[in-house]
Amino acid sequence: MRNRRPTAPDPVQDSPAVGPPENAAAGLTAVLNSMRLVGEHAGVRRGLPAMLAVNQKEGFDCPGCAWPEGDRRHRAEFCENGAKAVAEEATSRALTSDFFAAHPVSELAERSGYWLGQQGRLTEPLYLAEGASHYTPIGWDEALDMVASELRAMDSPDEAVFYTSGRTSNEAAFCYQLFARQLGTNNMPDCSNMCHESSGSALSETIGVGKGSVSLEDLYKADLIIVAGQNPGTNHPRMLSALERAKRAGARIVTVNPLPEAGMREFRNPQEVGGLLLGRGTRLTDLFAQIRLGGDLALFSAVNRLLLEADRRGEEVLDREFISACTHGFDAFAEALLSEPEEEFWARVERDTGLERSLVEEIAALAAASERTVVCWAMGLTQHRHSVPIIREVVNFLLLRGNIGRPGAGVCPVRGHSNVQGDRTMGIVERPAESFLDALEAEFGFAPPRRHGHDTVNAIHAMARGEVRVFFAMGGNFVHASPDTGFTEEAMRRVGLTVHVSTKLNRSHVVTGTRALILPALARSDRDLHEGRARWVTVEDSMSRVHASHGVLPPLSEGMRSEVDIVRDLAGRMFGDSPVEWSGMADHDRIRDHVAAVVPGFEDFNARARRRDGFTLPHSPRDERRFPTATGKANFTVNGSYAPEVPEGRLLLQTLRSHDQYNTTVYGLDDRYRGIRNGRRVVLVNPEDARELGLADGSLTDIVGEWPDGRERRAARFRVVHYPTARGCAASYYPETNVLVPLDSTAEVSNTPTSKSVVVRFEPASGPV
Ligand SMILES: Nc1nc2c(c(=O)[nH]1)N[C@H]1C(S)=C(S)[C@@H](COP(=O)(O)OP(=O)(O)OC[C@H]3O[C@@H](n4cnc5c(=O)[nH]c(N)nc54)[C@H](O)[C@@H]3O)O[C@H]1N2
Ligand SMILES: Nc1nc2c(c(=O)[nH]1)N[C@H]1C(S)=C(S)[C@@H](COP(=O)(O)OP(=O)(O)OC[C@H]3O[C@@H](n4cnc5c(=O)[nH]c(N)nc54)[C@H](O)[C@@H]3O)O[C@H]1N2
Ligand SMILES: [Mo]
Repeated sequence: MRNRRPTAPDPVQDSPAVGPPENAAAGLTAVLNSMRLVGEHAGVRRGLPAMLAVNQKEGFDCPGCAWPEGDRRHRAEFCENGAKAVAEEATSRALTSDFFAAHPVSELAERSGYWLGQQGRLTEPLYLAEGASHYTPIGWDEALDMVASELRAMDSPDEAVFYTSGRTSNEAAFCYQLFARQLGTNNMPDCSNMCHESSGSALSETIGVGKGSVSLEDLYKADLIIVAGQNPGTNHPRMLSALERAKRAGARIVTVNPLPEAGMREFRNPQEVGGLLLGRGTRLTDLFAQIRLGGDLALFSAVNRLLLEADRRGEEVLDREFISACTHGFDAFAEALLSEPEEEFWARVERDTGLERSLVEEIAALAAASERTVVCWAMGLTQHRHSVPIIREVVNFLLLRGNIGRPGAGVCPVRGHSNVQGDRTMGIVERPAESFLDALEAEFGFAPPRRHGHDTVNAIHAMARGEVRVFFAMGGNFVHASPDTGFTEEAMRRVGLTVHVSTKLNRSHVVTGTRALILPALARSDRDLHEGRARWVTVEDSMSRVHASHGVLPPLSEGMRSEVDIVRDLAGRMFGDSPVEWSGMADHDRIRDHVAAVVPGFEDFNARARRRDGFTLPHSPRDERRFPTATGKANFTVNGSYAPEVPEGRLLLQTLRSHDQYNTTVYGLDDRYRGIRNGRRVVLVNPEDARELGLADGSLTDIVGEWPDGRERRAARFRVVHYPTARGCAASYYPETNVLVPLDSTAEVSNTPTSKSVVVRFEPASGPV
């Protein structure tokens, strides 16, 4: 065994090779890559049926991203990265007890996440006893009895924490939150806390609904689409076809990003012969604003100020009718934004954004000329200290011209996990609305807890204080996805019993509490038979459409259970059938009837979920320009100015995804569009900055986090890549760099870790990783 470092194992022998970044996304290479991966992992017998069923009406929802399916579905409605997600899940490799007998946990803890994931699907429940060196098989009854007795032995239900990742179906999520609340806790952190929480916080306050307000049709009708802080070519590849269609219908696209991402430059549509074989592409971006990390508040406020100034000059750029009928706080907003002297204002904007004033003016001119504007965003806007103000300022921008609640216009936070939005709708949230709890109480006849629970960051603090006796995870990879790897892993080791409902092996299975259980779950693509009948589930996409998902593949083993059955069985053991009739929930229609009674918008759920295209949830700002906020109107907000401070000799680091990963699941070691192959320990630095800091291209460096708590955070031995990112900024992959993200550096209001703005310095590479 090599390099015994407890917190940052990386036995993958990275040797990154770097070439020029690509200029276009998708095309033939993407299709060939998908076919190769599916063949390698799943083989023809599983791979082909899986690929034919993904995103089809009688098939399953792609376990990749949350981008919606269009109405005109292609026979092969998938993308390269969707194919990777399916291949990873539909793999024919199975992990059996021999594997765990051969590999002690101490050895698995030295392996990379990539290696762990490549070993295959988990097929039977496993137990790691106190002090034991190996996981050993355990029966389902024994495993669930163990969880139940540990939960019963707690002094308070708040000694348990129930984490959720975002692939869990609506049906499973509803049961899971019901179970936690029947137990008596709202300790339900989820991956959203690290993801789009800032969007939810900002949108709830300003428009009254924490979800996006556009449909695909709106994108097709837009005059102007701004894509800020998002890399759809890798993370939402099917969004590129939607942008292409919008573009063909006349839309202009503005891209705001510190990196020139290939997907936003040109798209070669793999569903069209020209794009596939002739390499003919559509240029997507009309105007590229290469912004500094965290500069979006300054950018949007500058555009807003330009619009306000144009209005003062008598140009008709504001939607006065909408502003007076539907909004609140306009005067205070306008006054605050116009109060700063011109020169100071622009000096600050240019400093914070790194953009020239003339470029900002061009964006404002496009906005003023557009009758229908959509703003799309993802993690580039949500993972900063001032993310909530940034997104509130985006809302101000849209409100000025009445761009919410009419065709072709609106807010479009593009979600991550394929059902992360649905999980929230089902009540996976640590701060539930009173109305939701009232509805639960009325439906089930017990009093749900009203105290708010822990989100992800607070759950880690509670673990570190030794307050968590049981940590239960419905999917995900908590220790590797969370910030501050060193601290978080120590915290996890203080938990009594850790329980993971999972499909694949990951780091959270090897950094555990005193005792640990792994419970193998059926995945989206797996057929779920109950008493001879196939059960199906539902999911909600990023545009609030709910539809059915039918698993099609025979499970690799009979030892796996559906997430619904795992919760149902555990709940039955703890509470029997009263007052919640858990045994009845084996029938998913029964669960959906409960959802219909509890969650607004799900009336007649069973019938509507059976429609071919499912149904769209109501969204009052989108549907009727009704804004259920504290003021009853859409709120303009005053957001001031803020940009991360970066001392001399330091850079601001963002931690992001390569083209070959799904969050902590690493599919391969390439990041094709960025020209990086065979390695992940790379740090992208602007060549000018690199020169000033003495970082030669190809040299090895340690990245050291700076945060005023005296603890050292070091990511060792990264290869420097000179790359055309914005000045003062650097980029490196998550989760390898999560060790650098301080747990206490979080966004105001949403408490989301600031994974896109970490102040770092560089030191000569230390010993082995
Ligand atoms: N294949 C694949 N698909 C995925 C995922 C995956 O890992 N792999 N993950 C899923 C999940 S959970 C999510 S949340 C989404 C994530 O989707 P993205 O948000 O696209 O993911 P990131 O790789 O974090 O990319 C962030 C982008 O924002 C830019 N950016 C960073 N900081 C700033 C900033 O301050 N301002 C601006 N304007 N831009 C900035 C970065 O340069 C980068 O292009 O994707 C989902 N889909
Ligand atoms: N530094 C940094 N940190 C980040 C981010 C970042 O950009 N930078 N992004 C954040 C974001 S946006 C997110 S969403 C989180 C992601 O956090 P998580 O959702 O916790 O992490 P994933 O890597 O998506 O989880 C992968 C694991 O989920 C399990 N799994 C997969 N499918 C299923 C299923 O169908 N059922 C069950 N039960 N288990 C399944 C597998 O065991 C797999 O190993 O990470 C966050 N962390
Ligand atoms: Mo996410």
